[in-house]
Amino acid sequence: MKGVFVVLAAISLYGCGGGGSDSTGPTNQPIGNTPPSLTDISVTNNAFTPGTKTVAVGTTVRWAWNTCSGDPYYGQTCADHSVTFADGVASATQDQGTFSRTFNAAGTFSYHCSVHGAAMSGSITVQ
Ligand SMILES: [Cu+2]
Repeated sequence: MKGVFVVLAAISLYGCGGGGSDSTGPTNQPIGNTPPSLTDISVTNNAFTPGTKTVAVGTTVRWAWNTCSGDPYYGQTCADHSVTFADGVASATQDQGTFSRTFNAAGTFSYHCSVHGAAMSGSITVQ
């Protein structure tokens, strides 16, 4: 009688473990989802880094906000910025996150931050 109980307990434990690992699954996106032409520009407080960039036609450029700074007394503060192009394409005015634009035509695309104006500007040359 005792031997049968041990066997049943072992089977039920195995069943639980197997179901748990099946339901978790992989959480990372497949590598193939990342465009090979992705380029990053850092949006920092009052500057785009790098400020100018030359890319090939068809390239998606991604801006990533890095505008938060920590302070031992006041905690983390993040400043608002935007990527606003002269041709009207613009990101939201935001203090974190990313913005992407795909350039499908050659030319020079200048942009600035709507909060800080010409003092915070950059351009993308597409060729
Ligand atoms: Cu700004």
